[in-house]
Amino acid sequence: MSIVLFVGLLYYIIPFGTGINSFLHRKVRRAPHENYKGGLLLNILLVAPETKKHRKKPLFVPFPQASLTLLAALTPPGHTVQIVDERIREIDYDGPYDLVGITAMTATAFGAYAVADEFRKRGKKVVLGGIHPTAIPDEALRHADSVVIGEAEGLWEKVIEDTERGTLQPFYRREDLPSLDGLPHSRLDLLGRGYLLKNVFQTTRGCPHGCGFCSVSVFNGRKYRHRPVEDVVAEVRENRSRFVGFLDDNIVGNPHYAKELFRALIPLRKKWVSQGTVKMAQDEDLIDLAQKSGCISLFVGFESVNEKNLNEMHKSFNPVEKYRQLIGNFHRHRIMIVGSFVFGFDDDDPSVFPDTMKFIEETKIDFGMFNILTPLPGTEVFEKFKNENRIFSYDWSHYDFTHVVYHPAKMTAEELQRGNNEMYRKFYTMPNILKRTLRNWRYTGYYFPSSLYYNWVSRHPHSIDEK
Ligand code: B12
Ligand code: SF4
Repeated sequence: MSIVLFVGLLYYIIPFGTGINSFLHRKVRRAPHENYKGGLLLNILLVAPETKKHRKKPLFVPFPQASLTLLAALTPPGHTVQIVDERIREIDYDGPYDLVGITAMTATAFGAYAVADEFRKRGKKVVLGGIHPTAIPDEALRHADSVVIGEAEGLWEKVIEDTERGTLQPFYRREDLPSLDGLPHSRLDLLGRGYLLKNVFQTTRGCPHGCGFCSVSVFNGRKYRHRPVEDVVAEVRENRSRFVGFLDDNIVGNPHYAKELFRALIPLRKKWVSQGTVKMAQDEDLIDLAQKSGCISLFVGFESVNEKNLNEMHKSFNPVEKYRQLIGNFHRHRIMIVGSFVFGFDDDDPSVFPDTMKFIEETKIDFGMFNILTPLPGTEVFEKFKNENRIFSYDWSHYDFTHVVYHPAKMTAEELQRGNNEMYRKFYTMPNILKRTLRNWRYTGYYFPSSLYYNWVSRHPHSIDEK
C-alpha cells in the first residue's frame, strides 16, 4: 500500500511541466527480432492514444489499456509485439513496424486518427479497433488500412495472417460474440511503468441492461458472458501483485457466478477494486463474500438521485429510496464507494447540483465521479439528441464526460458545464479530503493519493469552447 501512496504522491507532486517529468519521457525501444521459423515475421506496435496532444505528459495514469495487453496475448507466437501508451510515452514513428494496431474509444478517436495518419505517411500498415471504430467504421477507415469491428478474438489472428500474406481487408467483423473460455493471459509484462494500478483483469463482458447513455450493451451485447472461474483465478494467482483490479462493468451482474468467483479468490489473499451496483448490498451473502475475497472499493453508477431521470434512461432498477441504507451496508463491510453521477438529463435543472451534493454528504460516499451526459455514437441518447438537433459539437475529444456537447433541456450548456466543474471543486477540497481520509484510515495508502489526483482534476476545470 505504501507504494501506491508513494506513486500517487509523485503523480501529484511532479506536475505536468517540470524537468523531472520530461526527463522521464521515454522513447519506445526497438525489440530484437526473434528467430521465428514460421511464416513472415512481423514487428507489431500496439498504441493507446491520448485524448488530446499534451505538451508535457503526466508521470502516471490510472489504468493501462486492457485491450492491448489482450491483443498481444492473442498474437500467434513468433511475432514481436510492443505496446506504447501515448498518455505517458512518446511514440517512435520511425520504428521498423510492419503493423500498427491502435485502440480507440470516442474520446480518443481524434488522437487515434492523428497517430494513424502519421504512421500511414511513413507507409506503415495501420489497423484501428475498439468501441468507436465499431460504432463508426467508415469514419475510422479514412485513417487506416483496416478496421476491426467488435470484439477481436478470432479476428486479430486473421489480421496478422492477412498482413503476412499482403491481403489485408478493409473490414474484419464477426457476427457473433466470442466465448470467453480459455482466453490467454494478458501480456501485462509488456507494459512499462506509469500506472496507479497496472495489474488488471476482466471476468465478464456484456450487460443485460440497456441504459440509454451507455455503449456497453450496444458493443458487448445484452447478455453477461463470463470467463470460467478457474481461468480468472489462474491468471490472478500467477500475478505477484497483492493489489489488483477487475475491469468489469459489473462484477456482480450474475450473483451466482460472482459468489463462486469470490469464494475462489479468498485463498489468494489479494486486495481488489472493481465496479458493482448499489443493489448488491441487498444480498448479505454476496457483499460478505466480496469483503472476504479482498474487495476494498467499488465503482457504483448511481447516475442520478432523481427517479424520473433513471426511468427515462431505462435505469429504474436503481432503488433510489434505499440508497442510504445500502451504502451503509457497504461501509459496514469496509468497502469504499466510488459514486458516479451524471448531470444533464432532461429532467435536470440547476438544482440537481446542490441536491446531489447533499445526498453524497448524507450518505458518506467516499469518492465522487461527476460526469456530463454525453451522447456517445451508437447509443439511444445520441440518436435522440441528433434527431432533436441538440448536438452542437462533434469534436470527439470532447466526448469524455467532462465537456458539454449538446443543449440540455432545463438549463443552459454553460450552467451544466460550470455545475459539473463545481461539483469536483467542492467535493475535493483539502479539508474534505483529510476528513474522508480519517474516515477511511484503513485504506489511507489508496484513498489519499487517489483523492489528491482528483483534487488536481478539480483545479483544472474544462470549458465548452476550449480547443
Ligand atoms: C476500464 C475502463 C476505463 C479505465 C481505463 C481506460 C483506459 N484508457 O484503458 C478508466 C477508468 C481510466 C477509464 C476512463 C475513461 N473511460 Co472507460 N471504460 C473502462 C471499461 C469499464 C473497460 C475497458 C476494458 O478494459 N475492457 C477490456 C478490453 C479487453 O475490452 P475492449 O477494450 O473492448 O477491447 C476489445 C475490443 O474492443 C477490441 N479492441 C479494442 N481496441 C482494439 C484495437 C485493435 C487494433 C483491435 C484489432 C481490436 C481492438 O479487442 C479487444 C478484445 O476483444 C469500459 C467499459 C467496457 N466494457 O468496455 C469503459 C469505457 C470504455 N470507458 C468509457 C469512457 C467514456 C471513458 C472516459 C472518457 C470517461 C471519463 N469520464 O473520463 C475515460 C477516458 C480515458 C482515456 N482517455 O483513456 C466508455 C467509452 C464509450 C465510447 N463510446 O467511447 C466505456 C465503454 C464505458 C461506457 N459506459 O460507455 N475507462
Ligand atoms: S450503465 Fe451500467 S447497467 Fe447500464 S447498460 Fe451500461 S454497463 Fe449496463
